[in-house]
Amino acid sequence: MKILRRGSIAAAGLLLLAASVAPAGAAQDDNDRMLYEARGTDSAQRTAIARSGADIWGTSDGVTTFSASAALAKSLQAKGIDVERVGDVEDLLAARNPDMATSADEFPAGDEGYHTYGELTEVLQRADSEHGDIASLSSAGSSYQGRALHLMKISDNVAQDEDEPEVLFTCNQHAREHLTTEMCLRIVERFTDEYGTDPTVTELVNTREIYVIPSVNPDGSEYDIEGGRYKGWRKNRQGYYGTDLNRNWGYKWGCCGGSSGSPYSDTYRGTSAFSAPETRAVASFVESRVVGGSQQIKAHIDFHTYSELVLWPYGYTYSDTTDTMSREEARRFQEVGRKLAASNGYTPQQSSDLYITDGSVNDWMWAEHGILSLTFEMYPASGGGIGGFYPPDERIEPETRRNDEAVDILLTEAGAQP
Ligand code: 0X9
Ligand code: CA
Ligand code: CA
Ligand code: CA
Ligand code: ZN
Repeated sequence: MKILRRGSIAAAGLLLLAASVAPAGAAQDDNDRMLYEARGTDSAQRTAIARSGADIWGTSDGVTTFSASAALAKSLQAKGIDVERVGDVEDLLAARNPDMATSADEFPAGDEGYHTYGELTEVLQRADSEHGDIASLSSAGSSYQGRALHLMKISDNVAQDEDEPEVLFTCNQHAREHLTTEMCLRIVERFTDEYGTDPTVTELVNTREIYVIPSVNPDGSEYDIEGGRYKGWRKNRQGYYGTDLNRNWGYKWGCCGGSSGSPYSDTYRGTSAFSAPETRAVASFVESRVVGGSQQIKAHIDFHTYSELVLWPYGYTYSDTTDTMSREEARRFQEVGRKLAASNGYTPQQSSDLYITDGSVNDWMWAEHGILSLTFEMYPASGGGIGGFYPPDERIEPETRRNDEAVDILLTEAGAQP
């Protein structure tokens, strides 16, 4: 088939173009996706899987679950990786979607406990109006499709910028990781509803400025449930294939084979650092917190699913220390990471122990702003397959409550910093 010039084709033609020029291994469209498990993997093998363009879903006890085309899986097998086929992603999604949602923009039947973007907006507006003295809702900017990136500030004297350690929680960079949005919502609800009743909450609200962005990728998460069925969507909705927001941050963007330059890939890094409006907006908010030359935000957790891990930077390199990560700093990350993991039963490790990632949020937060920035990979640990991203809504309460103590620990640590 003749390759058309990119600028001259409409959306329908773009699909054909994709079919003709997509790299051999990449799943060009959803119908090609198969789910695989690789056993006994080490971080080098997981990096090889990630680098191949496969979409890694989770890792536990060396078992890595990923989706890819059959051809790609074969090429990984040829490299000596022990790959086993679980099934067809669309069939598995269909099995996880027994009933369509009752309305087009609701979660599938039985999972209505998850919040759609509209419901999320309502809960945040209600918290703002019911707790106006300690909660203030604004926005960090807009998504590609124009949705507000809600930003909730919680503190005593919330209208004032006080000299208190600031802490940021972000959720839902990845569209299908809906449990994380619920995690950020719980943080908002706990630190507003329990203020004045729970002594720990009260003390932290009085002595910290807490910022929560419950959905960094609202376009993606709305798309993932559109039509009442889960799609397994990861990226934002910019362009035809979207950008992986957690490969689009500006520190060592695209440096190290920890992201893809192919728009078809689920780890597509975008056309340039911060080419996605969502990462640009959150980064600008963080930059706005530099006051009198010093960054006010001291600590940050970015919530993901799944694998039950606590991860610290760097992701771009296997090295524990670099010219921007001293031995002492690395030790502090390890100490805090282990303390957090001891509270929730997750496994603590440097993020590159999982696999190499470049352009991730934690690397930028630490390198550019000195923020103690970690990733949590939430429930489940493993065995999720497709269900890993879609635990039943009955799991929301126990699996978000499980992180209450970790959240309190991080808020406390933010005050114990140089
Ligand atoms: O690959 C990712 O972006 C995260 N895993 S996920 O399955 N939720 O996609 C892990 C990111 C951890 N890496 C760094 N923080 N550097
Ligand atoms: Ca249910
Ligand atoms: Ca305050
Ligand atoms: Ca302040
Ligand atoms: Zn994620």
